[in-house]
Amino acid sequence: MQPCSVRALGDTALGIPELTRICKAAHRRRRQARKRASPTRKVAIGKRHDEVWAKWQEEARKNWDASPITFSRLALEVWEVIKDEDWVLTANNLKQQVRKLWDFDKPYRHPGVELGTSTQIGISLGVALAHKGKGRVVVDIQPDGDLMFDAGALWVAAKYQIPMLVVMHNNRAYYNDWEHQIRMAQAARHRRGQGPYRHGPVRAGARLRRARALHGLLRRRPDRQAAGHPPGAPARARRGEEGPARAGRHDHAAPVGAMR
Ligand SMILES: Cc1ncc(C[n+]2csc(CCOP(=O)(O)OP(=O)(O)O)c2C)c(N)n1
Ligand SMILES: [Mg+2]
Repeated sequence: MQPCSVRALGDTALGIPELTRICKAAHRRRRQARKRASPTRKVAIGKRHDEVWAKWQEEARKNWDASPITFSRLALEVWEVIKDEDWVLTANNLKQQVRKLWDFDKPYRHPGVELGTSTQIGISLGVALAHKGKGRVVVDIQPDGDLMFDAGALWVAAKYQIPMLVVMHNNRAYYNDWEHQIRMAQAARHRRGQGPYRHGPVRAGARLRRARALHGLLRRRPDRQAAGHPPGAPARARRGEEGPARAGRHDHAAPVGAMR
């Protein structure tokens, strides 16, 4: 039984019209009261909105130069690129950071989040197809593990010429697995890093794009580019180091691949 305040048995043919009448009257009274209060309410909510918005913007700049970079930085870097476009976000919103930092000013800006791993690339292609030809930049913040589940989807993008800006969120991990490994390692005092594909082939996204004949542009983190690192190889591998220097969610985040 659903929780409720009053239970009453009755004939719905009589009960529903009477209930409707009562609800309509109550709704009318509330609407009038709200109208009277609305100027003050608008000011109060507006003030709260501005304060919260400013706080989020400030928080997002904390640990700006952290490595791996933060979700908020990734969100803001992408925002800088697309904010003057007529943009659409396909699925992943970086654990709500994007919702806090981008201005979602049109109903079609974000149809919703993913439905589970291996659904993001498919959903993104569907969204991009729906917006094709409308002059919009469709952005997919694409987790690497998700793409690996359905790499063939990139072929569809090439075959049907579906324009989309794919920002690879390449943390080289199924992150929930990584978190799980850390928890288990702490519990069992084992070494972590034995799960799938953290130490395996890397930069899968970029290679896949090439393999699927999706010409694109690879942009690296500006600081790494300035330091003279060639794109295409993970920093630690270039330094000749083995394994992850630290557990981090964004280990190699922020390469931006544009598929147009
Ligand atoms: C269809 C399906 N299979 C398995 C899972 C379990 N699962 C949740 S998160 C995840 C890993 C996702 O990795 P990635 O796409 O790289 O995202 P990250 O967490 O690293 O950002 C998996 C396998 C799921 N959510 N859906
Ligand atoms: Mg991942």
